[in-house]
Amino acid sequence: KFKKMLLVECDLGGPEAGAALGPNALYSLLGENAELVDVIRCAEISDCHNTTPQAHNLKEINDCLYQISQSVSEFFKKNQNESLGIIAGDHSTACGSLAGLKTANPDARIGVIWIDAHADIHSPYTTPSGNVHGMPIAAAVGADHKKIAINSIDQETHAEWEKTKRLSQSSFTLNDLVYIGIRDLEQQEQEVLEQHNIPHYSVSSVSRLGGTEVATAALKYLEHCSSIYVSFDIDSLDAELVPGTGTPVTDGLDAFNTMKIISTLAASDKVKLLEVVEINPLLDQGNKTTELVARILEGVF
Ligand code: DIR
Ligand code: MN
Ligand code: MN
Ligand code: MN
Repeated sequence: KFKKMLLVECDLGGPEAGAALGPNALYSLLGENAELVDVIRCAEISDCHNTTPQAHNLKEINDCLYQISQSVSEFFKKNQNESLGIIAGDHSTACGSLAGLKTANPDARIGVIWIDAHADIHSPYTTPSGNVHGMPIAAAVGADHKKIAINSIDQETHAEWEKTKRLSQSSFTLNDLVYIGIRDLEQQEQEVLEQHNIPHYSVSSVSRLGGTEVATAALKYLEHCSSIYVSFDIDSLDAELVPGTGTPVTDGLDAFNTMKIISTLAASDKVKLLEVVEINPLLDQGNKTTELVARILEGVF
């Protein structure tokens, strides 16, 4: 179904370099099944001056988000009824992808299924790390969480974050978000999730119910949405399975149920965008992580 693909080579949002090499590594294992529509290359860490301490490299990430949004919206304007696969580096790119989907179809009500060990809902005001890959959902919904702030923000970070939110288009709302697999959250994130009552399928519920059931339930929860975006952060998988990722977390999803989740979601007509992120070949044991992810995605791309 996902016969067309966009690569986004970015690692500015994670804790270290290397995730920018993930898209090419995975794409080369997927074979000739998927046609490349575009390759977006972000700035390199060594060229950034990190002028935004509560959101590292946000200036350069914004440049990248703009390009992603343009590329994705152009795709959907040209190919109304098609779906697009994205392989990106670190997860900061996701709000750009969502913005592109929204721009191409401003009246769409977009639902989001976020498969991840992390909730990625920090803002520069609540982040403990300053890593922007922990912030794409807050950017996409335009949230600051100032009431639960742990950081004060300098002027440049503030200006760039405002730009990130503007670029991100308020593409969806927290009423239309479902998490699968999250298990490594900060207190601030926990509070936001509780406050908005965001549903979550834990790793143990996936083992108990099975991947197909969980994916079906997530789609049902988003029934009222007209299009759905799926974000697959590979650190949702158990740390033992994916050494080649920046922030591995134990007690994660198994490969079989993850394959069932992804293939069930991909089969839905509403799922317009499927984004795969956070493969870091520099951290991998051989090619173990990329090969596993390629196997999980077999039949989808
Ligand atoms: C942590 C880790 N919540 C942070 N986030 C990651 O730095 O904001 N997101 N690894 O993918
Ligand atoms: Mn993530
Ligand atoms: Mn993650
Ligand atoms: Mn991440």
